[in-house]
Amino acid sequence: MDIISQLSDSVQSGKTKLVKEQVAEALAKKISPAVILNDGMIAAMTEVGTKFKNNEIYVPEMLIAARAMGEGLKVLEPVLIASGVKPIGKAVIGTVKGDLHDIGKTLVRMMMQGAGIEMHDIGIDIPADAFLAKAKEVKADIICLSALLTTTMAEMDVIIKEFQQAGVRENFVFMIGGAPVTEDFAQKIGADFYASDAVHAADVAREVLQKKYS
Ligand code: B1M
Repeated sequence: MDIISQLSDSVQSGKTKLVKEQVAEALAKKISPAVILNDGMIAAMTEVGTKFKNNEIYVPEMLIAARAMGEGLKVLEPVLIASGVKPIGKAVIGTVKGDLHDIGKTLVRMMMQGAGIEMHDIGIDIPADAFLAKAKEVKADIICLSALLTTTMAEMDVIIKEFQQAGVRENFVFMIGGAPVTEDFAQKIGADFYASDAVHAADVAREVLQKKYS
């Protein structure tokens, strides 16, 4: 099996140490970083996403694969930057103010990273003004809001209103998600998209960016 297929297998099965070694080995063999990323890692995460959608694997396996991908990306990132492989777009992601749940948001960030999007993860318990400041600073395309508590969902509305008041709402696409969040709620607060899980979020983001930049 060639090194790219081995790398894809290792990402899918979440073998972090092997992923890091195989990315380094592929680079040493002068394989282009774009091929390593697209054919080795993004393809692997797409496969993981398909298996998740088909209930062949569950959140823990997806999380382990996403972590392995994240570690592999750290090895690849400096070379990618140096070789000028461009991300397909930019997104800011965070868990809203008052909410300390991190795992789902991190998984969404990793799957979106896996889709080739430059992600700015600003963490948990993030107030509206911090989302706005980061969105402007990095010139984001998409703002991703996560909430796990019924009591913190309302903060998503506050954040969108903050962007409206600043007169920049239309410059950004808002995607929201988290266990208590629904499509109806997204419509009610004027978010552009609701995504039910990390794979769905990455699919929506990819589509949004392909439409915007094609
Ligand atoms: Co808390 N907690 N928790 N908790 N916690 C829940 C959410 C809860 C449902 C448990 C329960 O009562 N059954 C409940 C909320 C009830 C409600 O409001 N409806 C709850 C509660 C009440 C609380 C506290 C208030 C408990 C207390 O202190 N009395 C407290 C609140 C703290 C705070 O935030 N202010 C609290 C604290 C915690 C811990 C800190 C202990 C810990 C978090 C640790 C961490 O994240 N580092 C924790 C945990 C682990 C959970 C459960 C058990 C698991 C959450 C999780 O990580 N799931 C959770 C019960 C449960 O869900 N079974 C629970 C796995 C993760 C992969 O799924 O986060 O849903 P999830 O993300 C999914 C999707 O929702 C979606 O994609 C992800 C992956 O597919 N998604 C998005 C998420 N964000 C998205 C954004 C998108 C798109 C999709 O677009 C931008």
